[in-house]
Amino acid sequence: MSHRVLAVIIGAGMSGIAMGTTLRQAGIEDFLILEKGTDVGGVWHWNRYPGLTCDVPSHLYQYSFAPKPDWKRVFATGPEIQQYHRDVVEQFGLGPRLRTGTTVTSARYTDPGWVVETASGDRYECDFLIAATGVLHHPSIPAIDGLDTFAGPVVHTARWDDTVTTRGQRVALIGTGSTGVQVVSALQPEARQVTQFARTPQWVLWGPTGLRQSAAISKALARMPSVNRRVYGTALWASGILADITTRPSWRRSLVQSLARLHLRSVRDPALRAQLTPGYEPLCKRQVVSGSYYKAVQQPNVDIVSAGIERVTETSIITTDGIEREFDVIILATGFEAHHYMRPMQLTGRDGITLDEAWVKGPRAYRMTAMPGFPNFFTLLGPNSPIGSISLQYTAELTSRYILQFIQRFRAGELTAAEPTEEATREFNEQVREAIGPTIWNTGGCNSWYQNEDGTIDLWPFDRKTLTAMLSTPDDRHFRITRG
Ligand code: N01
Repeated sequence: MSHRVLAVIIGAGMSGIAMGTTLRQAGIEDFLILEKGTDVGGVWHWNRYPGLTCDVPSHLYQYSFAPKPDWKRVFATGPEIQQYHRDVVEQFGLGPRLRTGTTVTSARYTDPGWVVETASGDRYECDFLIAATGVLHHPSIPAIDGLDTFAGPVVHTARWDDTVTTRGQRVALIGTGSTGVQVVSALQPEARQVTQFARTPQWVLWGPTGLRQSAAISKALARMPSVNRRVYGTALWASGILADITTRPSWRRSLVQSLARLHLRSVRDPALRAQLTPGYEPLCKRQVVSGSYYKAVQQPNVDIVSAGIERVTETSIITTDGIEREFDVIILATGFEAHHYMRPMQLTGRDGITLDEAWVKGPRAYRMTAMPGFPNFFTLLGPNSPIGSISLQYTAELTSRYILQFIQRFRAGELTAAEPTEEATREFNEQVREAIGPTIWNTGGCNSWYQNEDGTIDLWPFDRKTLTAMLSTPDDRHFRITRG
């Protein structure tokens, strides 16, 4: 089947929903959201592992246009956030424009406009193509010798299998990131044994991650929407501390780092504490926050293994020190291919340039959202997004309004196509490279998924004010604009 619309948004995760809502609020109805999953929510749809909780406070982890007064917990659970996304889709009337179970396989610029093809053979023509395909989407499966020979279940946290039983089982958990830490805390009370393979321990900041929001507060915020909006505004303002401490050395950074070191002191056994002590600075990786992890690892049914994994057999994992441990289940909390933006979709821009050709030296964009050679194409949370420092919802909403301005000018007949110039893109990337220098992601002495293959850091090294300034009004001098 063939369809023609003004805009196609790929992905109905957090940022695709922000884009769709922004279009509808501007009175634009002529768009579709194509989502390969069976539901909206992006990471909150794909991730269903035990203990899934957001380690960002609920009143910050929401859209400015849909502040929710009655979060059940101060740090919401995955299912509650997923339900929030469904509610927003309904509240803002995105349902009729949403096509779930629709995998985009290719998109080609045809001058003018784009032709988008799906796995089921459908074809969409559109003037604007917007990729809201997410960052943490493709699970990273480690190449461990013998992993495929293990007789029990092997499950990656980002593709959880609800039929896997962990209660009363001997569970091997690989990984120490935000996910691994949450899974250990969740499984410790019910599993017979949890063994965490922690070849690189992470710093863990304490936070009240299990705290409930009282019904009285929910009621009061529901009764007073203006106060509820102010709570969101205050949370957003306070979150500026994260961009500050990660991007610039200061006493504030040192203070937060000391809090992480202090939290580690709650592990009483010096040998275990030594195993859990990272060899790099706090805040260097994406900071893990948990109020329960250090308690869980001190329970008798939890083991931390620091040695690397040599191989997996039908029943066990053998580490490089020659020790063999038997398990019933292996859980891979091994993270994501974070730089596989938009893949495996085949994206072809003007004059036949492919995404692989444009990104031969790694992901690169103009202000996270546009690319030379790809007219009327935009990304949400694209390369150099502030994944580790600024509210993602704020960023997605801001970028959506930026993209909207091009679409409005198109509708008003002021332009037919726009793409950033190579020069402006190069200049932006040089600014980023320079500003990354003093960030803790660069100076903290760690490896992390923030790094591209060549070691450069794929993050936003500026504060929220700079983000807002860069994505408020498009600067036509930075664009190649076609009119008429
Ligand atoms: O993944 P990670 P994650 N043998 O990449 C280890 C977001 N998130 O899913 O560091 C042994 O951080 C690897 O070890 P090493 C958040 O942005 C948010 O935990 O490479 N270990 C590392 O320990 C987060 O940062 C929430 O030595 C192996 C781990 O796997 C991002 O998702 C919740 C290995 C991967 O850690 C990713 O977190 C959860 C091997 N062969 C996640 N291969 C919120 O609450 C890999 N590892 C918002």
